[in-house]
Amino acid sequence: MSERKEILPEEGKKNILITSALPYVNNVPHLGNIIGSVLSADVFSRYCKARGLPTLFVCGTDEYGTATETKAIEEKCTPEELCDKYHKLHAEVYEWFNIGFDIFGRTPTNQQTEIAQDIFTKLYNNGFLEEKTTVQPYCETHNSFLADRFVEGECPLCAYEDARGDQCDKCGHLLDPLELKKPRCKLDGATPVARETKHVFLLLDKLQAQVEEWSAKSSKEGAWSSNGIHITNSWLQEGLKPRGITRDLKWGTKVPLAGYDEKVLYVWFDACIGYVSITANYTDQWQKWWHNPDNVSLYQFMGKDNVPFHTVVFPSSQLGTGDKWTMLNHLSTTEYLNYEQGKFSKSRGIGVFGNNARETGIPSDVWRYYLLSRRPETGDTEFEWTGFINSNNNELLKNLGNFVNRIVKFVNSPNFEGVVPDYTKYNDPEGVLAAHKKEVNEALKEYLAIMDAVKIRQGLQAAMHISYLGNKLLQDNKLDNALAKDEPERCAAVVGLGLNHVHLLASIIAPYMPATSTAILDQLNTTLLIIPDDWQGNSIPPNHKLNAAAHLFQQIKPEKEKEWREMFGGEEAKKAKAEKEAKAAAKKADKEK
Ligand code: MET
Repeated sequence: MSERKEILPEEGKKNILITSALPYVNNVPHLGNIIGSVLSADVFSRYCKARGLPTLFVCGTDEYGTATETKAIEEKCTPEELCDKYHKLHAEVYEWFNIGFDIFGRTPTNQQTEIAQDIFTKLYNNGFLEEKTTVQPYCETHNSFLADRFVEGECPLCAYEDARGDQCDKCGHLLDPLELKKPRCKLDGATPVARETKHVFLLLDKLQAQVEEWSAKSSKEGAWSSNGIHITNSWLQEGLKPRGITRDLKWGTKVPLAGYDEKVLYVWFDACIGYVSITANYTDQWQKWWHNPDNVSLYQFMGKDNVPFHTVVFPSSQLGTGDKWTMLNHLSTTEYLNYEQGKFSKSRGIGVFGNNARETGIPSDVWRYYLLSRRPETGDTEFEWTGFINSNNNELLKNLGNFVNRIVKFVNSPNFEGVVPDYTKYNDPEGVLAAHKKEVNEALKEYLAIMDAVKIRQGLQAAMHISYLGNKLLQDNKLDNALAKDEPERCAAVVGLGLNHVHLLASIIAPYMPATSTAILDQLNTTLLIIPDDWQGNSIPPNHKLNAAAHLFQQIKPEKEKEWREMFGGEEAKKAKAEKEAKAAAKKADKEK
């Protein structure tokens, strides 16, 4: 890593800065989280790089806050130890999924403190922060103020005994923790007392006009996803209100203000600053990325629940500093991925979590392909084992796998012994090959337009269409031994064009399936082609020597479906299975009577 050349924006080029929402450190990501931000951002980053654009892809774990502090108490360790453990776990999951971050950092760093405090101080000096005194529940047993969720008690409306401080799960009413009857601290059961505490508020109301103007412009220019626009507008229409940006906690960024020694910055003020500080951990020249709006376009990927913090709160902080910032340009949001008609649930053991995917023994590219083909772009989508197996057996293997294997194997046959024939002699009297080239170029144009618009799911279909055209070339021209024998020049031309088509395809699918792309390039014995605007079909020259053919995908046996469904279905699926079996046995016994 020490040898790596820093990626920095280049004058006169389109420079792309990509962020994927910083996952909370204290839980294991499930497939929905993975498709929602890191994987989608990875595809776009790899695409931009394959187009030859200076691109930086930044992510890391979001580590501060109440949830981490409390979990550390539960696991009987310090917050630092907890974060170390889970940061590693996250990093391993993403590594397995082949997510090509340029840096996967963390929020608790000196750079974070420096940058967050600098933003805070500028907002303070510019009159956008205000101190207010509030009353909050305090636990005298573990000496701490309690976040709303950490107070439990009886609902004052329906008398449900296990209501949470922010909401009653039985009657659904929103609550104030101090309204609960018989309140108790979730951690140790002690009765909390009401205590006054002072906090700093960000005066979003005073920044509303500026944010509104900015978001109207940016959402149009950057073609934000419609749910992103909708969520932002509903916040703005309701009218922005001052928001507390400090908390009574220890695990967070220190507040640079006298009298705040026992308090820290609120995670949601802090978290988006994480993108900047993680970049600062990557390069001392981070300002070239973050204070360079004229030369850098910022693309941000996230699940829809994170939208207001990226389109309202963080931009307000940026605008309020008065500094020149690189601000959100394109917003890409996703809805939810469900698991076999239900929700992923860690506590109930339902669904595939990041660290389970590899237990199936199926390569990460197949997972990537399936998840990306089901990316919840405009509505919720389902993860289904049937679809997963079909994708591998019918789409990847039959379309992409067969095309590449057929031609590489053919060139490695005694007809050519692995050497690319001279394909320049044939004059294509009926224009069949020229027509193929034209069709591929049209499909390529479409792929580029879709990808530039960050329509990741549609881009995959466009890429697979280019693979389909490759198969069609070989079929229409009946590439076989007879062709090699009877029409050697035409055969050489089909082979040459076909191999060049494979080379282009390796680049086009690289954002989606990087390992498969590398495997193809190995067989072609070449390197990645920068995706061109216009494909010439001559990047693999005559006389070039190929490597041996190898299968890109393996068939998945249909019986795996049942096995995986049971393995990841949680207790409920197991119970349902046992009940079904018991019923069948009873029926059988009845019949035999
Ligand atoms: N940690 C947040 C989440 O996982 C995202 C923060 S993005 C700056 O929802």
